[in-house]
Amino acid sequence: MLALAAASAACATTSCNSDKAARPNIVFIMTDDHTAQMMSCYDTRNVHTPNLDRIAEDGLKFTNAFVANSLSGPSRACILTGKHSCANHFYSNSGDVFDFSQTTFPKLLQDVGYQTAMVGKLHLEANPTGFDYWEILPGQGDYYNPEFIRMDGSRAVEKGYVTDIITDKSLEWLENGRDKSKPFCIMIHHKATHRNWLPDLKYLNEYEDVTFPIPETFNDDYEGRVAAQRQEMNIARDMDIAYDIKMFREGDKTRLSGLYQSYLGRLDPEDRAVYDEFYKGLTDDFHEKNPEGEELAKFKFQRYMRDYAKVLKSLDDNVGRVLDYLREAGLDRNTLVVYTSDQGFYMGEHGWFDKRFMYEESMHTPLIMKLPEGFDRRGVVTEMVQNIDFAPTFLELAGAEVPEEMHGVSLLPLLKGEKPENWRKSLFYHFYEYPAEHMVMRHFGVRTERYKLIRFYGDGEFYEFYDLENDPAELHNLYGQAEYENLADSLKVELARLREQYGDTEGTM
Ligand code: SGN
Ligand code: CA
Repeated sequence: MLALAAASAACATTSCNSDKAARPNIVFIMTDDHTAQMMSCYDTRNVHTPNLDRIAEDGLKFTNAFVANSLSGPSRACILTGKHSCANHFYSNSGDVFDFSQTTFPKLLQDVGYQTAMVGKLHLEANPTGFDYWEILPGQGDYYNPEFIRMDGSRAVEKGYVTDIITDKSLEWLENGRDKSKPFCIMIHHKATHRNWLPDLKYLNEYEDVTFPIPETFNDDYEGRVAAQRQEMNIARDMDIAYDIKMFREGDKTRLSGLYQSYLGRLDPEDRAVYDEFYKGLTDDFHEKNPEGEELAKFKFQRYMRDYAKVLKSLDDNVGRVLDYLREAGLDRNTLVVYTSDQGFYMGEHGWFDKRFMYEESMHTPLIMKLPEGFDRRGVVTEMVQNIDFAPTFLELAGAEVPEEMHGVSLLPLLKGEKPENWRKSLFYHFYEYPAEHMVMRHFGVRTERYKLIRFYGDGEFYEFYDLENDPAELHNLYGQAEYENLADSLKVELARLREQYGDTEGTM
């Protein structure tokens, strides 16, 4: 009964006929730490990502897509539940276990007759429920010969490169695993492009002749921004020579060289020989020249960018494989393809790698979509959307009811090309993982189209206020300046309203 009602509801929103098999499928591809600066449909300075660009060219590119908490596990919990961290109770990667007895959108899709699958990085410290098929990486997973956890709880090491294997498993389920009489939703969640950026060996030589442009804010002095002064995610200072930069010689001891060796230890001996051969000349040259200061910082930046771009190349290839499969299988016309990341990332802006801050690079996330039949919108979407919106969007698309307690809002009106007058004017954000790796203080805040107010707390309490139009790089904290007092006060009122709306009580204002 419910499924029938759902089918007709879906048909009201799309041009489908009355049978529920025609409800749109959903392919949700998510990467880890991939950022718009490294996608040519957003930014042409650094890399060429032809397959990702195919999605944007045929569909939509969101230029104001954001996360609610810029960290892996929390972001995934927000996506599954459609709720902010304060309501799904997965606050940080250190110690939290996701409570899968909660309502999640895959379970609700199953209730209305969808087949659901989840492959790759889950990072919620629990085995998933709500999926007809799943196969996940333990924790962060590995790039080389990765281990997977299967539905029966057993673990198996698979030979090959993680991005290829996740795609292989996804395509296998699409072709042979699912019940083809039902619509489906598959979540293809990659490890790429997460630290420490280990490329497929066939791409080791890519980008070696490219010199990437150094971001204007690379030498930021963090004046007026206390939390930025305290962070430990500075390329020059905090990137490990062995683990991150790979300038490692047998016997070298750095903070993370042991971890690096354990990752390389996963390679088969022949592959290890290829890897070592590639790095030998580079490493000898590096240690001979022994760069320091500014020169070392720039060297680290270039190695970082190159490794990230190489890992991304495999990702782009594999997104292309999924798009090709959908077309060949005749599934492309009735499938929503979403490509996003669990958050944005710093590619040297402010001198940083990593994420966490409510600043633009890491609060933003790339989001592109190829729409199913019946949705004619194309081009750029500028409205502010957030990762809590996926759940209600997918549910509405499937004709399922959206639970009232979800915080997100369905994006379907935007996908249909409507210009909803009451679209949200502000976004709430809250980051909790502190003290922890990279030492980004706890903070919450509000972002409007033009302004941002951030409240740091827990280890000192202070506000920051930015005018994103005049200062898009967020270098000038205007909090405390008389001429901005009224504006900052009005954002405080809005922030308090959002905290009330979402039930967020942690930290003081
Ligand atoms: C690991 C990384 C960190 C990264 C976190 C969270 N360190 O701990 O640099 O911030 O993951 O990333 S590493 O030495 O293990 O590479 S997240 O995307 O999973 O949230
Ligand atoms: Ca991540």
